[in-house]
Amino acid sequence: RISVQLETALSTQMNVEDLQSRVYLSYGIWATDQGYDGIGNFLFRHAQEERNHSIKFMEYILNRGGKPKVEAIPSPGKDPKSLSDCFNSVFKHEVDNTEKIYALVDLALTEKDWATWNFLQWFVKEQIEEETLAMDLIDKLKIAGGDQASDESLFTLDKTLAEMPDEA
Ligand code: OFO
Repeated sequence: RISVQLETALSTQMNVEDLQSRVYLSYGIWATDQGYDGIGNFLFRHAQEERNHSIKFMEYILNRGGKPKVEAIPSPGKDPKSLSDCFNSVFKHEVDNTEKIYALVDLALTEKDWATWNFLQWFVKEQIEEETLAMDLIDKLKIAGGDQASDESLFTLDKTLAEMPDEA
């Protein structure tokens, strides 16, 4: 069975992933309301991915004989002020989450719980992809002209993000 310490830490992460999901949901609503339906669609799909991450943690804890706890989720916070603010926040959220995943890997290593260590490697890889993706969003917006981009370039960016394929 998984240790109580890891059970608690993984359960906390299950709730963190759920919060991430709600952050993306709120950004997606903001973007759609601003008229960027494609960006909104991208963020909604990402919200779903984060929800799947949460479920992955839940299933893993249950499979190892633990019992995850659903906690109250804090508010996702204020709406972004602009598209660059939105994409920078997405990046920051991912970097923060990577640190949390690394702390869990560290704990699994300390406890020599190799099954948990192995389970977490999926998230280590996922975080590299998500940070790269977030940096790519920032770059795409910069190339389009940043917050001062023309309507035409924003229209193209919006379309590109709507067509961006789903991840895991
Ligand atoms: Fe993008 O955070 Fe989940 O893991």
